[in-house]
Amino acid sequence: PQQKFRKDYAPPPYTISTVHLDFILGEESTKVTSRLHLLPNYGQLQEGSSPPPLQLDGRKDVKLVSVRVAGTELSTGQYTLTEKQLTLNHLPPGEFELEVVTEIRPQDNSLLEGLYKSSGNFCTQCEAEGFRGITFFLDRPDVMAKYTTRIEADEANYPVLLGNGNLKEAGKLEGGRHYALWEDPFPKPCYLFALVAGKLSMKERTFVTCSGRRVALRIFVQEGNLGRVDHALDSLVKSMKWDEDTFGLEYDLDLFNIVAVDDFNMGAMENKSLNIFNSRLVLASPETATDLDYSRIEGVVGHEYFHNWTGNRVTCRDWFQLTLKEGLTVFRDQVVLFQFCSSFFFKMVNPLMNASAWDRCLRFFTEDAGPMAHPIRPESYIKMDNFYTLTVYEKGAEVVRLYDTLLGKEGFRKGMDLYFQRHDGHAVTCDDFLAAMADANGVNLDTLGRWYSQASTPNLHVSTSYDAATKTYRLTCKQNTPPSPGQDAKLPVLIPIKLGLLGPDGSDLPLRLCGPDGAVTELGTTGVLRFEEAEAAFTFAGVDVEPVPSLLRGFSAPVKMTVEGQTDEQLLFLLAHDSDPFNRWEAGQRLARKLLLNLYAAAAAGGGAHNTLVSLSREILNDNIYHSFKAMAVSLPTGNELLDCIPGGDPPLLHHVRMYVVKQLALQLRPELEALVKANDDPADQPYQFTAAACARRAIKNRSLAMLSSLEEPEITAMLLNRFKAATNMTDEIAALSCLVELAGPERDIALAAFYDKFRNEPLVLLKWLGLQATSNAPGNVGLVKTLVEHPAFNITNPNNCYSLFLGFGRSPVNFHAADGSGYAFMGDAVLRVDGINHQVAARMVSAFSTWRQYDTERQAMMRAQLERIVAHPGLSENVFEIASKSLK
Ligand code: B3K
Ligand code: ZN
Repeated sequence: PQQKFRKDYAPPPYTISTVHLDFILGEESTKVTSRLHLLPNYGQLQEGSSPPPLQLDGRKDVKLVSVRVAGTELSTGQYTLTEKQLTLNHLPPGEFELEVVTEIRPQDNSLLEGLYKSSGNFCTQCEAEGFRGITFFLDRPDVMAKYTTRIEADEANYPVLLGNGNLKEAGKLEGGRHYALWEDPFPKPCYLFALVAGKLSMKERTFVTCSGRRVALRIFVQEGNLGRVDHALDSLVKSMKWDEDTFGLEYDLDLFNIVAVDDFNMGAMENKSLNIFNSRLVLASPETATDLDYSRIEGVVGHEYFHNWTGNRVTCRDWFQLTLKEGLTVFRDQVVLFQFCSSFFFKMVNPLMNASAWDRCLRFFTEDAGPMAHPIRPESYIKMDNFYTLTVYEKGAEVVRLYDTLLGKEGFRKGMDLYFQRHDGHAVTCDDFLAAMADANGVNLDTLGRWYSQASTPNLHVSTSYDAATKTYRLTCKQNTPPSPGQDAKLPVLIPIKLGLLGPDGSDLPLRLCGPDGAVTELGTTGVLRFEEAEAAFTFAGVDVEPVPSLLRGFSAPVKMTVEGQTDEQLLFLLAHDSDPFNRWEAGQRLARKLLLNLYAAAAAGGGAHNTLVSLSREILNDNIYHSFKAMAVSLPTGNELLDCIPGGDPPLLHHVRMYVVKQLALQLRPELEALVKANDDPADQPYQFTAAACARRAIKNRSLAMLSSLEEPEITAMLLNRFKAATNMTDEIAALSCLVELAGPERDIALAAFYDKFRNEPLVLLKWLGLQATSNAPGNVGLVKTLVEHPAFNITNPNNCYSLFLGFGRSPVNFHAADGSGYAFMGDAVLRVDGINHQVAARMVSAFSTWRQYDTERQAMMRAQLERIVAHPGLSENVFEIASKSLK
């Protein structure tokens, strides 16, 4: 397979001003007529030379019916057709019309890229390179054109016909057919094209924009689901208002549609005015969705809406620039989701999130240290779909947050304004974004730019010294970025270090930073240091006693920090007093990490839990702080996070050590935990509410239950089963069930069977049922998971099903990593089977093997063997090949 390189970017020889698409949707085949107006982009032609060839992207399942250039049909000798390309050689100079007719079979398209069918309805997914699965085209984001789309279909089966932009015309045709004509006034790249045709119900709301325009907001779902769309509609209204208030960005059309489909490779897609969503990110009711589901819906609805400006109005020049729209849009959705506060911390202690949010961020650390490590702006790829990664999205968002931290809210806004002023309607690069931020603020951001080109996570090392005679406190900072595949030498990057200094009573001291000329700058009590060399020192004056430093407040840069000589006493002090909630929590995590790593090293499952951790946790539980924070603070570091620190680690052993500590905590804290459970049940007469306070109560209650369940006492297990049966909302129901699933005994089977019976006709809820069983650490679970694959509830052609079952299984430290290799073999088989259906899904599954170098030698050998078997498999997709072969390198 061929690699594409960022350095090879060249503008296309032709651009397209208008695209007219005509779809005749049929059961047997679908006919697509594409009429393009092409403009030369090759400059002046030399005397006697002819225009360059036009290479259009295609796919082997797209059947070419005819090609017409300037009205004349080409004979087969006049073009070259391969599996991936249609090349036209003899083209007229200047502008011309091109008509391409193709035939496709959406009903057979199991890749779910291009035009396909889901639950009987037609829908599309074109990002990144799916449009070529519809017609031969210049399938690249820097070709922006105005589109009209005519859709024709059987009216009884497909009463709803949707396209991008505004509906221009609709009507009946002979033979029970009908049509609709859509026109999108905004130029766009083809990856934002969308079409939907099917039987759908719709709920509508009106939004009045800041300039007084009325926008119809419509959500389309399958019949019977209309009662579950209010939360998504509320979230959309909230996001539209927020973008106006925060960035002055108003919606630009009179219609905004969201369609929910069951079969979707990703979460959702920001097609211009016709967003298509995975139904699990639209539909919510208290009985079927958890607090976390509600919060994800809010986040993703916002995310896709925000793309209208950051992604659609200003798009990417080429796919290497993906983080330009994704990092920025994730940053934007995080800001709105967390009460207009861009602090990374709120991502975790916000009651709407749980430790999995933090885990996600830690996994970009893992990705950044592994064989698939790539800069947020990658240098090369085989399949672009493999680069919709945690690095591009999450680390990319952290890099956008660096601007925000350095420039402040107003400076960031100035940069955004200039970015839109310069680039609205264009396809641009990450460098353009950086330039807008720098120019709008008159600052040099060159060292920030290095974050775009360097992979792997920088290490920040800080040492401190206090001079009582001069009352000065000095921080010496060093940084280094470890090598990554293909990138040995790294340059220092710009690291904003947000910090405070705590006095003896735990309060923040005023920060007086000494400049090189001896001048002192007052930074208030939380300041930001600009650290951009390999090494630098910062001195603070007027410090009466040696302070305790609180560094990297709010996780002000995505780095791994070590503080030389930091003692447990200092961490305890920070945990007790730090005014920065992130660092307060992080101090506790550092202590817990140390303890767990020590325990693991000794593999000492005997003895008592670390007394400090017990008393600390007790203080946290009794403290008068947010329940959401408590729930987070008493959660131990995740297995993945710890494994990153254990070369040659044994995942099941680590799991048992971690569970041992949970159990010791639960033993000692039992009264506190039981009191929290009692105090935080939802009042019986109150309906479910998705509010911060209610979510926080459920979070601490369910966290306490989970800890108690580790005691494996019959009385507690019976209580869990009762709670499971009595639950009035999915958050509590799943919380109880997930405890029971980890326990051996009849309660586990009773609960699982009851849950299945109750929700057998609710595919979205059954995803949870599949996921919990697949992820379970119950010993010998590989066998059970194998039977789940054959269960009628499991549908291997549906991506959500595969993600719940296979990716869920890949997260189980005990069963995926079973010592006999049965978990690896199961996963290897599954990857190959799914790859025959859907390449993108299989590629995500094979990533479960990418971390193989982290484990003990036996496991390394077994995981490696699976990767080798997969790479050697005949007919393997490019998607899976890329991940598997790079993992082996
Ligand atoms: N832009 C889409 C992702 C499409 C992925 C294609 N493989 C969703 C999002 O990030 O908003
Ligand atoms: Zn996005």
